[in-house]
Amino acid sequence: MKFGVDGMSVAPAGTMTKGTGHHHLLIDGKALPKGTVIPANDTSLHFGKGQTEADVKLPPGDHTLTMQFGDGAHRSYGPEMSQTIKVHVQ
Ligand SMILES: [Cu+2]
Repeated sequence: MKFGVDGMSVAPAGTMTKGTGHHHLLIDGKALPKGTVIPANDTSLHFGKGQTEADVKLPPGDHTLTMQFGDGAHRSYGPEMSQTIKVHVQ
């Protein structure tokens, strides 16, 4: 996967500069309300080094992939800073 952001810029976790944050991938999840701390687990991945691409392995079947942008303290910027696609893994 390769991912990007419009209207904000990517910075490593811990950076609290306004208008910056990092990407999170929510596998088969939903965008999180603004201010919610984004969990860290097998289906909620943080790209806290500022990564803009990742290799992701998924089990066969239908999945949704939601990119959720969050601030330096891993708080969601809300659904307006997320996007979801559907994929089918064979
Ligand atoms: Cu994070």
